[in-house]
Amino acid sequence: MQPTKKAPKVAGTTGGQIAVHWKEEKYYKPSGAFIAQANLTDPAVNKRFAEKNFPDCFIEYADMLTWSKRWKSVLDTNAPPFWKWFVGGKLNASYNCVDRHLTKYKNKAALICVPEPEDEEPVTVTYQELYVRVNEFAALLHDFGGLKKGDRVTIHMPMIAELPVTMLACARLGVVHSVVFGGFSGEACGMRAADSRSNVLIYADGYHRSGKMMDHKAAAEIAVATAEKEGQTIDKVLVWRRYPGKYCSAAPMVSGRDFFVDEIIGNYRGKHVDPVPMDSEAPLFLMYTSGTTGKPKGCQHRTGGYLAYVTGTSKYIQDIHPEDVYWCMADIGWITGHSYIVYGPLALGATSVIYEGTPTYPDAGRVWRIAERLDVNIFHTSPTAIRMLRKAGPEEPKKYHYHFKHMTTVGEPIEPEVWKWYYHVVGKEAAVIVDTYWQTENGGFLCSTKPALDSMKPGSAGPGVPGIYPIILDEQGKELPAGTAFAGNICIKNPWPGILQTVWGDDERFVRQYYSKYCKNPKSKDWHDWPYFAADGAMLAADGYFRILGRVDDVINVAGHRLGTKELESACLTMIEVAEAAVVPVVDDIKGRVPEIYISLKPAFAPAKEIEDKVIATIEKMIGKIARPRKVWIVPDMPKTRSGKIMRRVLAAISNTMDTGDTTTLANPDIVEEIRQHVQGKQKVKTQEGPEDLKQFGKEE
Ligand code: 6R9
Repeated sequence: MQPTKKAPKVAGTTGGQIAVHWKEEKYYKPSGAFIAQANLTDPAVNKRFAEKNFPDCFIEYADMLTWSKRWKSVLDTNAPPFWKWFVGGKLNASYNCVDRHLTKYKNKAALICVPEPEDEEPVTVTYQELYVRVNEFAALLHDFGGLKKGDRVTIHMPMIAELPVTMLACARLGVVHSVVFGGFSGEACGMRAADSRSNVLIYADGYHRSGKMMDHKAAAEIAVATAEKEGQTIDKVLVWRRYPGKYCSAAPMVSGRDFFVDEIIGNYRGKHVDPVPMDSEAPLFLMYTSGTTGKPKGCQHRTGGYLAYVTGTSKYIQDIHPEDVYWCMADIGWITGHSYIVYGPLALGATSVIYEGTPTYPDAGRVWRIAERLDVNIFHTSPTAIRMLRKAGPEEPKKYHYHFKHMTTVGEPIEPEVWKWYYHVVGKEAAVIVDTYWQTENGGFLCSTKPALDSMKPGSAGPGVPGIYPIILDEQGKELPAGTAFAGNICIKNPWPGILQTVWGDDERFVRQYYSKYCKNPKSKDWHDWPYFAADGAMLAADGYFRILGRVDDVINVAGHRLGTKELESACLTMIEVAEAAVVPVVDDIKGRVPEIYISLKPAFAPAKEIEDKVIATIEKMIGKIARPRKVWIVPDMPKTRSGKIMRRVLAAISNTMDTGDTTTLANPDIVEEIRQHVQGKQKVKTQEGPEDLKQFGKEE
């Protein structure tokens, strides 16, 4: 493969196609040492997973699992786009991640949990220990929690061993877990608990973060009240204590509702719970994510297809062997943590590291000390974390004796410069890098290089992974061939086992969001007529590598985490003072994008710093600190079209000192200069071109 010499260089937009210009990067090759030990070295994989072998190619992944009953059909397409995978099969995810490893790996570390305080020793949980803990907690959930197959449970916990124990205990019973990221607010947790109709919440009392003990149980109170307001009663709150016997929260325990797990788990000592054989299509978990409307949607993932897909991709793309020490620094509260900290690695019998705290606490060397001490050889993180570590200590990795064979980046586009630092400094030119592109909805990877088989190209995710056939479509649904100067919408032509089953409780939204845009014939039962729309802009280079440009919808990707602009705007509108709100993404050196908020006030209110602060507090309360805006701008009016729509595109251009484009057609064109001066100052500021996703932001409005 040869890189194309010169970058495509056309500007402007023609016929719904997006022209982009960027420089082609040179290739990097995996080392001989990596290839010699890799799981996937046979180039015949491309043939095995080629379209003519679809869908049976995925039997290769399903066969990595232990089934209590084998499936009858691999893919059922009778009710598009509600695909069914490995229909008729039965299995249990907890059995696959725990029990089946006991014969060989009983005494091997399943989890190594690293507390944030450096004077606390890492805690190793062997597969035997995990088996005991999962069984005991499953018995508690069943007998004390009253939970059974098909019920939903909402889990709001930090990065401690008890989180995967809880998830696996649910899976053992066939209880559908819905894990809410620990950094989200109690209100966000309560909304999700209500939507999923959970009546049990599982919490931790506190955890260490950036040197502080966070009072997490306090959020439970708000979660319960929020769920109640939404019509959902929470009967029980089970609280894991960070230090059993010692309560780390100031929030009172409500008698008859709140229970310390460490006080009751003793009643279940040594209890065994038979893993419930689940239908392949039974839901395993829900994972809420932001979309184009105000309300987050519960992505519903199936048991058989999902587990097969994350196991197969963990083996082939993450190159996980049981001997490896694998550390994914994501949070289990996001999809990356579900698929590539818990389910994929444990299904393969690997050792998965869980770190409680902040990567740069107490200093920029922390991550590398953990890697050195545990002898981590597979490392998985996000561009935001890489940028942060690079900024805090560019020379730091060199001081430590760790040896990565493989590194992953996920969650947002990585700049080639940042990629190169990751490769040269963190990976010490010995580790391969996979840039894995995928989404909460997808269960597992969509695009990535195969680490021992494909060359790496900084900034490009790579081709579709085995069995995934991505295409780029323009707004009219025309396929853009490889190697053109144009970007379009990345779509996946075919179904795959990891795809979400539906949006929990909202089949209609599922179809509308992912399939209606490009469905060729709504009556068709042929999957070829149902490409999956990912809502990401991308382009396809001549070599077949996809480069992801970012979201084309109203989602802002902050530090690899999705926030819906509408979600943030709805939060602002709960304030009595606010008449209108518009949220735009702003480029940030570390986090990629961060939100800025524009508000206009109701006539009775005058602009004041207190109102700006209240907006920030409202966002933190309703969503969480992760959504904290960089700035709140109070403006006299919003730039609007004649039909009264807020032009977010113009506001995004102002926040990013980009050209505001043609504003003459606005109903109130003069407001643009007024807002510009308010944000940028009286002086005219030189505008810059800005990244592709921002050039596209709000275009459709
Ligand atoms: C796994 C995860 C999904 C969105 C997705 C895209 C962006 C993810 C990426 C990437 C460029 C990559 N994204 N991986 N962009 N290169 N390797 O992150 O899921 O939280 O749902 O986010 O993240 O925009 O649409 P999720």
